[in-house]
Amino acid sequence: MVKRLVLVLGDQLSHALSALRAADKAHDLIVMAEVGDEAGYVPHHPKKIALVFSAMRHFADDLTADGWQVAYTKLDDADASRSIVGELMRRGQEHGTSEVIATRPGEWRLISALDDAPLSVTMLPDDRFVCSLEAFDTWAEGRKELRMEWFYREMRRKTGLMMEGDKPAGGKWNFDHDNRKPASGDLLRAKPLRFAPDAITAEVLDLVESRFGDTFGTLRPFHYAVTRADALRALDHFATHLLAGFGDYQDAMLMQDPFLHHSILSPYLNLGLLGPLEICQRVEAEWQAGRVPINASEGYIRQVIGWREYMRGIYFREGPDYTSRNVLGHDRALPALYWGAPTRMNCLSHAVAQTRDEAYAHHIQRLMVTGNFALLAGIDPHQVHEWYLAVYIDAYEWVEAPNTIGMSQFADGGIVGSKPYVSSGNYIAKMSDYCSDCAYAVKDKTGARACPFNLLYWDFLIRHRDRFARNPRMAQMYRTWDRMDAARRDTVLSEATAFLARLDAGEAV
Ligand code: FAD
Ligand code: DLZ
Ligand code: SF4
Repeated sequence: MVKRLVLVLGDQLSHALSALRAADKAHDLIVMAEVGDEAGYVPHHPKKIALVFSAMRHFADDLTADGWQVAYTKLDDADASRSIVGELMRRGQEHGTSEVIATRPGEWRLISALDDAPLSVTMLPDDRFVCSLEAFDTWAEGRKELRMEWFYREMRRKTGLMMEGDKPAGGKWNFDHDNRKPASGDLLRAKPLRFAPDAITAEVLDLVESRFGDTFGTLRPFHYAVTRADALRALDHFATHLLAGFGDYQDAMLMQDPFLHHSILSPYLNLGLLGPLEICQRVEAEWQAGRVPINASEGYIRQVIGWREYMRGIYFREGPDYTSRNVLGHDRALPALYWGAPTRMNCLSHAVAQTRDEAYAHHIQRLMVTGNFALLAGIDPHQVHEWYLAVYIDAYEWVEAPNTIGMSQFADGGIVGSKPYVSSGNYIAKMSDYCSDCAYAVKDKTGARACPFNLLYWDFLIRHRDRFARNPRMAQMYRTWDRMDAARRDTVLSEATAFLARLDAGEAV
């Protein structure tokens, strides 16, 4: 006789999940379900669907081996319903119960679906984070600006990571100024660990191929970890071989090396296979043992206990309407080049092709290439948000939306960032090798071969002059513009307009 259903979602694959801690192995039934609605609410990259389904199946097997009763629905099961709530209802009817224990989902959409379901749902906090939502709100309350840097310091104090008493190790909270080095090709640089698909993953890959084969994204080869044991191997490999260069080369981009010194741990962290503290403790231990420099370990820990936790706090604090914010009034449709249509801009062509093949791009590619272009070109931020949510292996709304709507598109009006992340082609030229192989010339500010980022940068600043001219961090740029020769200014703006017209007409710009 089943007393209660225990919902475990595809990104809740943690043995210490609050719903599992509250459940009773002898009487409760775990419900896990591959459902059409979750797989299809945006056109997820096939690698992402495969990762989620395979990791879910492995986790369900672990739970069964651990003595739990698990009702697992595969996507192609004949009686499967389309939604999470539908599956809970079906299992509830089968077992004569409407009581559900759940850990709060990472998306408003699913939270309200559970709230509205004709079931008695006990929703527990998701405590797999360093900062609870209540603690975030307490920190945020009454502050004029919610700057990540101040939040991060609190998290350092709270966790004791890289602290010497109440002082930051090395005498500084942030070593970011050391972290802006361009990288050069290095054949000896380690690559991320690759995991060969086992029988479960092989079956999932066939399923995903048959059901989602037409979706943007290359399914095979598939080499992501799908179990905690392999995710721990990936962590060990990163800490041992790549972490030391993480700080220095964090912002670098190279055509032949999509991963550089990045950890590729976000897919596992966001699924729940790894926890934020265990990763940071491992990183700190590498620094304590003198194997990695302080800018690498501090920089890494800042991303995890700083940015990641901060983004989650913002998402839940801002509420369900956050993904429809659009303070800059941008309304251009997302160009086809984001889905792989040809473009002569090598940086975009490369970042999109890499995204298609790996379901991965690192932070600066997301922020300063695809994100920067979308913002400069005035693309509808909701469409940009749906693209990021779909194409990246680590994308769940609680972390993707504040990065896209907030940090990247400034559509929240400056909650996440005090100024928009925009740049001309110069930044991309400095941090990457993309420009050396481009049809455009990054040094050309106008003319037939002018880099489109150079034109659109000014076009953006002028379009939004009223909003940004008084921002002290941007005033210098407006002074530069005002000092420019009037004829040159006209040329820049008319060439930007012509470029956007070609983009709208569907030309391969
Ligand atoms: P590393 O460079 O090795 O960084 C280490 C870890 O720090 C990451 O695994 C991640 O957990 C954390 N981290 C770093 N930066 C951020 C950040 N800005 N926000 C939250 N966590 C961070 N990250 C996601 O996890 N999911 C997303 O859907 C997502 N969407 C993004 C969309 C845009 C427009 C931008 C600009 C960034 C986005 N990020 C997202 C943040 C960041 O790009 C990824 O976390 C990172 O690229 C993951 O790769 P990695 O594990 O190799 O990271
Ligand atoms: C991302 C995803 C996908 C593709 N499929 C499923 C699924 O079939 N079943 C499931 O339980 N979860 C899936 N997920 C993860 C959910 O979308 C995720 O739990 C919510 O978006 C909240 O973060
Ligand atoms: Fe991108 Fe401009 Fe460089 Fe071409 S020249 S790769 S468009 S930044």
